[in-house]
Amino acid sequence: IRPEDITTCDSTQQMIHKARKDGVELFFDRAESMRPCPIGNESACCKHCSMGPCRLNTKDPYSRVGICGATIDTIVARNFGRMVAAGTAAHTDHGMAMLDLFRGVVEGTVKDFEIKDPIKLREVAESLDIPTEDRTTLEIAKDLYKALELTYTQVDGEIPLVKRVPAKTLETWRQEGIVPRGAMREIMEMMHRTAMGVDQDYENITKQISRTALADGWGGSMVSTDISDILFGTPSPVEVEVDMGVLKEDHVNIIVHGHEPILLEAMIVSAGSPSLKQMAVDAGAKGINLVGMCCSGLDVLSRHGIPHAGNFSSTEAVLVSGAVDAMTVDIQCIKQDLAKVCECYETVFITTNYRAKIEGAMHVEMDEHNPLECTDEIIIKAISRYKHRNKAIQIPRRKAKGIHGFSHEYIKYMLGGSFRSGYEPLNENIINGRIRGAAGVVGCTNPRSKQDFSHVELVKELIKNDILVVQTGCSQMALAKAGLTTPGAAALAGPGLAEVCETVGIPPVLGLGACVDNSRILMILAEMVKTGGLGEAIADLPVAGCAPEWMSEKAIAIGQYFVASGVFTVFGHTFPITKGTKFEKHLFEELAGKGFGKWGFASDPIEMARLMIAHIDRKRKDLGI
Ligand code: BF8
Ligand code: SF4
Repeated sequence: IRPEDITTCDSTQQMIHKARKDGVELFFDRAESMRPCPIGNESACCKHCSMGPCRLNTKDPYSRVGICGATIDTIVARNFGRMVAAGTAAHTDHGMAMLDLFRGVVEGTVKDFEIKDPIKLREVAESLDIPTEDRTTLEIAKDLYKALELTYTQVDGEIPLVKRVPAKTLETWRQEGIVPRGAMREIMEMMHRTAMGVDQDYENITKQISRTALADGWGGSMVSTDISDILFGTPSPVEVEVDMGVLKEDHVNIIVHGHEPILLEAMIVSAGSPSLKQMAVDAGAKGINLVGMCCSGLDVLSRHGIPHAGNFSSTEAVLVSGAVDAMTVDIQCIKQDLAKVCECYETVFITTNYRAKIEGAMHVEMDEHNPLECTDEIIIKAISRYKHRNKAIQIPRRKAKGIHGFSHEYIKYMLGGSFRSGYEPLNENIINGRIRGAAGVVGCTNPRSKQDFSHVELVKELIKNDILVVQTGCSQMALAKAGLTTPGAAALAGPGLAEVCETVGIPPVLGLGACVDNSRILMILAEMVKTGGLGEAIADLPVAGCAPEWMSEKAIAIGQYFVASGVFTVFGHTFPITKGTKFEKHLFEELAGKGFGKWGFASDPIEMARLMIAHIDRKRKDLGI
């Protein structure tokens, strides 16, 4: 298979060519040789007990049941529920690490970080009815910590963050009995209910699926975003360079890949240290070049304009350049074979988180009480590799500039201007039809789907149809590399959207950050409802979402919290359920009748756009606009 058929990312194509010459296997190669299991692909197998594993017939799903009698709907719903539980656990455990850090800062035991954004702290506190008047930042922070901890630990009743949910949407959740309690409880219950012999009614399982996912979107992920903003600053627009051309042959190149912003924030401090800079110069380098990848890369790209080398499907490819002196990782989406590829190119591969060690990697643990000890050591190791570089280096030249860092707070400010900051202008432009609607295009890349292709084609089609696009995760990087995160990209937008973008001076594609920052999209939706004129619930808004090349369980959790919040959400290339089942009908049709959004599926990006636009037009019609 030709590299051009594997990815539309030019740099990654070049690196695939080189890897083949070097005899290095990449995950693209294995995706070719290992085809998906046809039964597993439709989620029609169960291994929840040792009477099985039981495999049902995907062509004739009701022809058989498991040994215990579990039907296809039970099996598929349980598997789906466990994906949501795993995805929710990932986001909420990431949020928990942020909460631990926040507690350390508030209690004064963590000295290297501080509250950088006291305005956001006050806003978050006020949104949770915590008094702020005549109180110090620290007093407010202590109360806020306690409130946010409930997002995890609350055993009964509604978590405080649901105060942000529009009243009618919350009413729907209450009627269905799915307002989330603490994430720990929801994940535990999801795992219990999907164990052998417990919940065997797909509609009842779906309720817990939604409740668990909501504990992620309006809970763990939102906490993670809010605390990151409070500790490291709320993003505002910044110009950044992306793609593999950000590597510099004459610098010590260090890639940071993963999800928790702490590692990269500490790396920035270490890379700025005069003594380490001098050490790099003494080794013959012009300096230290810090580069992000995947979600933590997006975090610091949004906050500090740190360059970004690419998304999930490029993390091995970038190593093939031979120019990466060290790659350091923390948690999530880190392919185990990075260790092998690093070994081939003599790149130092360093894990830093006690929860994620990798065989063959060096482990330098990060302790939030003394983060620089870890990051200084990483830099020293990278400098030493630079000094002893002996492999041919071939850096793809491509890089693109774009504007990123659009928090929901900033969108409010930029659209309204300093005199009338708010979402009125956005709603007005939607009502008057200049903007037809809004879409979130998010999520992973996947070697089973041509890298970046669907993201870029889908977004182009949406903006051409006057739909404003907001983005997070690896999708945002696909569009950034394609040059669509610049104000100039307005030329590709329909006339109405182009006019708005040109007036405000923004791109038609707004990058919001990492995957946990999908919570920012929830906040935008809540603001749009609150502002008025577009219905009373999130389900009334002319909006849609899509993850065209998804791969992670986290994506399923995100999709489900958008659906449960009221958003029509389309996934691409594959979907983990058996077709022609009652559970499929439930997710893809019936949920919408209960006041939720619903799922959609398409394999072709233009078809994805068609589904999303049709939904947006239907919502516009219902609103009478
Ligand atoms: O959380 S988009 S491949 S990097 S899962 Fe992973 Fe998917 Fe990328 Fe970040 Ni999100
Ligand atoms: Fe088979 Fe039922 Fe056991 Fe699943 S729980 S493996 S369907 S017997």
